[in-house]
Amino acid sequence: LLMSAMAADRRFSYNGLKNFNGYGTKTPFLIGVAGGTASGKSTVCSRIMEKLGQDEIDHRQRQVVCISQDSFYRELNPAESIKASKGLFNFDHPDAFDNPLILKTLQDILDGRVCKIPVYDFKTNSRKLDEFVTIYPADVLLFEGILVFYFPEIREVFHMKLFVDTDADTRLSRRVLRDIRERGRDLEQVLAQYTTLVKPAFEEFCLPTKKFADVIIPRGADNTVAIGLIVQHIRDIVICNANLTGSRGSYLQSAAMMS
Ligand code: UZR
Ligand code: MG
Repeated sequence: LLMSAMAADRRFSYNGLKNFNGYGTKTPFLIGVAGGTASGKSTVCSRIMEKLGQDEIDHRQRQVVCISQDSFYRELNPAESIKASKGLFNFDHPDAFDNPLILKTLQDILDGRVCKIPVYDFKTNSRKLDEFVTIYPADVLLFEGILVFYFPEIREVFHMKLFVDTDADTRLSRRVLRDIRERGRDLEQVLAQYTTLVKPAFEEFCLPTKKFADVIIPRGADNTVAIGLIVQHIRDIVICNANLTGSRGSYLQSAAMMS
């Protein structure tokens, strides 16, 4: 409760000139990006990063950082691992994620702390032990995943919520190609998992969170107009921050002037 109260407080503290946390430093702007499987969430985030010129910058220098809920799939117990290897474990259920770690990570990011996030391997359905990705403080954080708006405590942390809304047939065809190419699955396994687990969970847990979105992006990454509007909004925020703090944000400022 305390954490969600703090999160809610930070949310409102972003308005106007009060976008500083209690330590006199700036609070990053958190953007949640939800949507069904293979809706184009990761691609929308990549386009946003590209348009802001962030993809070419060293990780430590980035003003916009993108992380995925996929990194937070929790460790499975032996019985669950066996289920997973048969395609019977429900990875589309909210409990498949390490939700306390998600909340802690977002809180650390809000507090401007450097943090480490786990690395997930879709081929073995497990965390790569001893491997972490370091996330450095930034002005804007994009956090994308199927269920990032499911739990109220996590949902309330975001300053802006986007929902990528792509037709189910488009998503299924992309999912089939991606799972076979990148995640080492076969066609029958992918289709069986989709009908028995992925689709029902989408309807039960993901789709109802669309109502929490501030902006719904139809057609995903093809929607260049929506992406352009969001990019402009992010630039405004980072430039506003740069003007307030007098230092950072200069890269995005020059990028905005060039385009
Ligand atoms: P996106 N997923 C796997 O396929 N294997 C795992 O080990 C962990 C997750 C899938 C998960 C979900 N469902 O639909 C998808 N299954 O990853 C979410 N089955 O990733 O948002 O990129 O589609
Ligand atoms: Mg993805």
